[in-house]
Amino acid sequence: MDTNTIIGIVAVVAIAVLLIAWGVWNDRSRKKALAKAEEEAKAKADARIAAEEAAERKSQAAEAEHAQAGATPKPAPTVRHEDTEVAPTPATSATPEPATPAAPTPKPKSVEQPESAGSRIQRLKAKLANSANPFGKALFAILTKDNLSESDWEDVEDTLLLADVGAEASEQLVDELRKDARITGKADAAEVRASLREKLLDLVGRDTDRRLNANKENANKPSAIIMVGVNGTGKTTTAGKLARLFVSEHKQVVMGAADTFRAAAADQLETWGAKVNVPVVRSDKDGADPASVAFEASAKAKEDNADVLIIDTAGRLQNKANLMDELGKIRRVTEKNLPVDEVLLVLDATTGQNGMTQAKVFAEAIGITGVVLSKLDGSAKGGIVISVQKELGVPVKLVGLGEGPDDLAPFDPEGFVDGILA
Ligand SMILES: Nc1nc2c(ncn2[C@@H]2O[C@H](COP(=O)(O)OP(=O)(O)OP(=O)(O)O)[C@@H](O)[C@H]2O)c(=O)[nH]1
Ligand SMILES: [Mg+2]
Repeated sequence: MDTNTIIGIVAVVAIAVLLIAWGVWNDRSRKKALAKAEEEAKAKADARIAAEEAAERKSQAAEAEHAQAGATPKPAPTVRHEDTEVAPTPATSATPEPATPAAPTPKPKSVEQPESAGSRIQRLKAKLANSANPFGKALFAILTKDNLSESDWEDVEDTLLLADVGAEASEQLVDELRKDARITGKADAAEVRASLREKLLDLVGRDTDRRLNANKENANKPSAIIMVGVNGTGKTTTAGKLARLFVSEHKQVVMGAADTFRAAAADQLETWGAKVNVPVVRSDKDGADPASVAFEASAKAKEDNADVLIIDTAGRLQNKANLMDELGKIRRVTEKNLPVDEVLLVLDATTGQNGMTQAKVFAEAIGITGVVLSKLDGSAKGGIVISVQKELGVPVKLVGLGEGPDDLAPFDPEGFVDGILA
């Protein structure tokens, strides 16, 4: 071996050793930085919880004193902290990214005044009556024929199935209509209409309590709502519209942009918030931990003593385990600060029965307390209201009637049935 070859080998070995040493050093400092960030996030969260627990103890002591002094006892505090086994910033996240509570939402030049719930319900009726093919009209046309034949009854059932009423409910309705002597041929049109109206109302559920839990007398303050659903169904839009609905009822709202999948989602929510002066807690980085945003948002809602907290989530559905994990974490971390009063599943009415399969996965993943049926304006399949309630066992609480800011209305069974029979 000549000297040049030896020098060459030594040089290569030296460079390799240097590269390995640099790699090890670099990896160590990265790990250190990660550990530091994780510790900081945890310390921040722990400090907040400790401060809140101290404040709670103080207020309980004050209450006890107050009670001893003979005053009327106050109701028990509505915010609880007993779930301590879940770290506020989940450890599974490689780079915990504490959410930065938004600098107070820039004050809009003029704050919009959202439309009241009452007048929205009137519009629901009108919009449904104008929709392309309300199934009630088709049913009515068959049922007012003289002497209904077997094939007419089949048409009735097909009409119901096409309107997404669902197989079970369609069969039930046809059976009831057939049993009804007034409808089996030669019936008076007004009677048929009245009977059909009653039966549809029974199926939709006329007496179901559809109030948002935030609007009930025993609601927690703040009342936390988590929006879930497949992507594109209208979660973010509905969160924004819902904030407006609460603002129209003079409630103080905070929103949390826990869809950290893409920054545009938080921007979208911020735009909605800015119009009605509702603060939005967000993270500025794509891919930040959504649970961390939920934690900060719930802490802010509590600090501000807001009436309602609305948390928007991402709708990706890679697999069920992943979904359960992420939504479960958002829920547990929120519950460090506030009990979660409501989980609203946003379901796109135009996807009909296909949407139902995905809806069931969400229902299993996080447990839902109500359904928002979005895009009902673009669907002639109002029957989905009936099947969704039957399948998921929770009421449709709100309906989306368009892309406009006030196109969200509390679901009103009578207005709905009158709309489709109009
Ligand atoms: N016609 C109509 N369009 C709606 C309604 N609700 C939402 N949309 C539209 O549906 C589209 C998707 O809405 P988003 O709110 O972004 O849906 P998302 O579920 O948040 O979607 P991801 O964040 O991607 O999961 C938007 O173009 C909305 O304007 C509705 O009630 N009627
Ligand atoms: Mg969204």
